[in-house]
Amino acid sequence: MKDQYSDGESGPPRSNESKESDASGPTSAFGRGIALVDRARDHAGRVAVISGQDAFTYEQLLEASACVASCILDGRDDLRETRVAFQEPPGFEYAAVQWGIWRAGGIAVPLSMDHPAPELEYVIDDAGAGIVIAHADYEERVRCLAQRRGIPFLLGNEALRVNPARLPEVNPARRAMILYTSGTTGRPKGVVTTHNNIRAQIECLIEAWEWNARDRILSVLPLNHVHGIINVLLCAFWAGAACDILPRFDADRVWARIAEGDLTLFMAVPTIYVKLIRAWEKASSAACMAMGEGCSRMRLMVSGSAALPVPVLERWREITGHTLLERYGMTEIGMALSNPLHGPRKPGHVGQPLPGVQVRLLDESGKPVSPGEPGEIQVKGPGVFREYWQRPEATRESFREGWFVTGDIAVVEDGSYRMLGRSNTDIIKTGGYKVSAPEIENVLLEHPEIEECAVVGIDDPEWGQRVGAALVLAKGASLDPDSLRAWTKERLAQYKTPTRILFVDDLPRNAMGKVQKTVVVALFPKGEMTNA
Ligand code: MCA
Ligand code: AMP
Repeated sequence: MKDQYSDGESGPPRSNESKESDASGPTSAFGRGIALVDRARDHAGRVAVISGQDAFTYEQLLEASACVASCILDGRDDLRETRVAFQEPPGFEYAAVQWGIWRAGGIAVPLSMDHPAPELEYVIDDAGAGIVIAHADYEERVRCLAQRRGIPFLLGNEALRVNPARLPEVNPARRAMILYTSGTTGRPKGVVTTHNNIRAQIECLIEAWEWNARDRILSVLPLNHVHGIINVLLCAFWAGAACDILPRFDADRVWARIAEGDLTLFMAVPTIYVKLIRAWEKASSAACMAMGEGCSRMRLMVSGSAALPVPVLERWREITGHTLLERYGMTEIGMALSNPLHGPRKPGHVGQPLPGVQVRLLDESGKPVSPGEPGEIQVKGPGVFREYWQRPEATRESFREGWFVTGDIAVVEDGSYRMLGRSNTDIIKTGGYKVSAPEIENVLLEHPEIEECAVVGIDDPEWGQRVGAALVLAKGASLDPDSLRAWTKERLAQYKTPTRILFVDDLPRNAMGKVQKTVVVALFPKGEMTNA
């Protein structure tokens, strides 16, 4: 029997997708096929997840995810790539639901814990979710979104208690996950990865950073993005390691946990290191001693998702003795470049291609750059995503000759890549989140008092960039920044809400009438939060 879902209908460039033999077959009690899940049987008795005072073994994760899968299947033999949107706080239930969706043959669509209703609705609708699952704490918010659309709604904790049934065999070439990422135009796009893509993204990090079953990592990142899902949670699960999951980042809790002295790995975005440094500087010398002791027991601390400022790397080294390993990645490709685990890590650089990842730099005419010249990063490899969900044209446009075009500019110096920025200034990186200036502008323009606006990224020592908005108000209108922020937070995620607001009479435009964003950036007074 052929698994018709192993080879998608909408055909993106497929050089990145290894063609595996057809793995479908009769359903079995265990439903094999997903390597990550199958491997868990080899370390069944080891701890997989620590959540507060509770620890859960791989055996418990297998059992719980089989229950979730059976609940979602509800008598069907296979979900056949039904999209299952789920809102679960980071923890054991999150992991059980993610694996349950996969084991039922579905596509996992994790929802942000922090998004307001309009953003959640956009993801549910764009992904065409056929089932919605939520943690009991979020039932009130999410159930009505599902009901309004006639989509079946399930509670995570109830799904965990269903009797396990037979599960399908899942071909690893099938779609596994859709993560939403902002682009240069329009609303966020769904990045589709297959089980094979996910496996490749995990395996290159397992090899490069020497993950092993004795590792114990602290998870502090949101679990609807690659950094938290792949680099932290799923690498730990592949290795048979333990993942200690905090529901969200909190500097004091992170330091307290590090001070316990049993963690071996930590991975975060630069803003988190800035916040941890600040908390260290406020702590007593006895606390700093314990925190430093905990750090010295770790074997690796990694930074990524945004440029790590060299002063942050240096300060972190002073207080912990660790030279942060900086690496570069993207939702569409997983990780591509990394400083070495062994050997010198160059501050301000992101290292060399990871195992199995091909990277090239091209100039504006599409030719490989000469050594030492800047160029756009293009990436090829088995971890590169399959497609943008239901956007065949956007998928086609993002590849050249089978290479994914990242939009990031870099240069190679002494064999190590250094990031120089992006080719498009409409992408802002704030706190490690990628946000689209036009997406925010479109929302601001819905405000009755706003006539015109320009959203830009303003360099910031804590957030990397802050979202800044220059606003031209309608004639005779007035608007106070606090009420505008409250209005925006109802429509957009907190990190997309402008924290620097400037009222102007006109926006600077070029001869063609296009807003000059670099001139807008220069209008913002340095170091002030708002200029109302
Ligand atoms: C929150 N605040 C902000 C921002 N976010 N202010 C300016 N800019 C922001 N971006 C403000 C809030 O309005 C609030 O202020 C106060 O900060 C606390 O908000 P809260 O949400 O509690 O902040 P936090 O929990 O401290 O969040 C900081 C964080 C978070 C932990 C750094 O931003 C985060 O988790 N970032 C990681 C994102 C991530 O995982 N990216 C990876 C994408 P007030 O109290 O005044 O309202 S994947 C990727 O990039 C690729 C694949 C890769 O390479 O990894
Ligand atoms: P995302 O779409 O959220 O996956 O963000 C990916 C983007 O984050 C990349 O295209 C880069 O612009 C940026 N990025 C990731 N890691 C780094 C890094 N180490 N240095 C600079 N930029 C980075």
